[in-house]
Amino acid sequence: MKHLMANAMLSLAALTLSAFPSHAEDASKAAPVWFSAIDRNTDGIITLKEMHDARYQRFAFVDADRDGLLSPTELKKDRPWLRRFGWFDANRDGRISIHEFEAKGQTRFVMLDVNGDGRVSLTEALRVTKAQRRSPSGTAG
Ligand SMILES: [Ca+2]
Ligand SMILES: [Ca+2]
Ligand SMILES: [Ca+2]
Repeated sequence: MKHLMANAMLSLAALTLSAFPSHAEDASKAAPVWFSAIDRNTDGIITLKEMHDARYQRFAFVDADRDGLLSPTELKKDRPWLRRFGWFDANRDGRISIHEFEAKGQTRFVMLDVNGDGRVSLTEALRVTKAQRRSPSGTAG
């Protein structure tokens, strides 16, 4: 496998994925835990609805006092989100609202949906998360 620059890889992926390769080797890749958690009907595709459902459920779970806002204290039980607190909290008021949460979820979905067909396949998910791990800066902004 060639290791190309992340950007080149993403644009290449957009081209190749639109052709929908039917190779069985993709299926042999284990889905990451987060992917399986979101992919409710286990068809190997995350739709925007599945993504939203999963996020709302997680939001409700973390929002202990049910005020529709996530505080850093509430997020203590969810370290991955706590680490991204500043990214989620767009207006920097120290709370993550469901709107901020949804907006970032949308951004993330678009990022994952390499070929822009409104569905995130396992192949896309693995490709993007790998590319992100390789680039030290990750998401700027
Ligand atoms: Ca699915
Ligand atoms: Ca709360
Ligand atoms: Ca906020």
